[in-house]
Amino acid sequence: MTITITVFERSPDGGKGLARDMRVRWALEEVGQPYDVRLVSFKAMKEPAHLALHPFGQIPTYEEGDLALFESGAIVLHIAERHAGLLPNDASARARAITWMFAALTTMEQPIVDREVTKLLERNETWYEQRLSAVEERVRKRLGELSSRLGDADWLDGTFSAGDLEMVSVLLRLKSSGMLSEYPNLSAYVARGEARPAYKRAFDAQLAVFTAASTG
Ligand code: GTB
Repeated sequence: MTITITVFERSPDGGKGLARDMRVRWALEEVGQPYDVRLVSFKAMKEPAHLALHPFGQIPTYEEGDLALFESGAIVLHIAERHAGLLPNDASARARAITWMFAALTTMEQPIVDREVTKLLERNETWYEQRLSAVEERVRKRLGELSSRLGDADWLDGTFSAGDLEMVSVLLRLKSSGMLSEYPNLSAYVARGEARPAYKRAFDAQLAVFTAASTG
């Protein structure tokens, strides 16, 4: 059955792979499932046809036959549960990998998003510097804790899993901040994720969409 995902017609990140369709693309590449993309504009995202797929008018969505999903984390979990390659077979190891997915999307991503919101929307506030420093302290706290847990392991719990896919994707949001380089094992962890052939295929595919939109 054909899988179709929705992605930005023109990603505001300029093709850096930071939009959340990248996580879904990466998961599909890891498990070797081909997929189609449907490009949507910001305007189309808020129109009834897209809202029927995504109640919040966002990307990505995922369609496969009569199944329609939204929320990138749920989509990655769906892919990982149905195809080999992203979750271990052992029930306990599988539960731990899913735990890491949640940890990435909640405990780690929340302060990272707070930092982005502060930098993007609160720059002109009198309390901006104070707020930024408080938010960055929270990000560093989480990075330090994650760094301690990862230690010198390649991946969070044995072999590469959907938990690593989500964690690397979340950490990539910090790439331009310089904060990751304070934690050499986390920088190396992210680099290992980016070096995976499936990641590269997904990255190139999303970049091709951006490039076509810019030159077309
Ligand atoms: N929790 C949802 C999920 O994981 O699927 C969040 C989905 C979401 O935030 N979608 C964003 C969106 O559709 C795109 S990914 N936004 C349009 C809107 O809300 O109207 C978030 C994103 C956007 C841009 C960058 N960037 O430019 O760097 C990075 C991440």
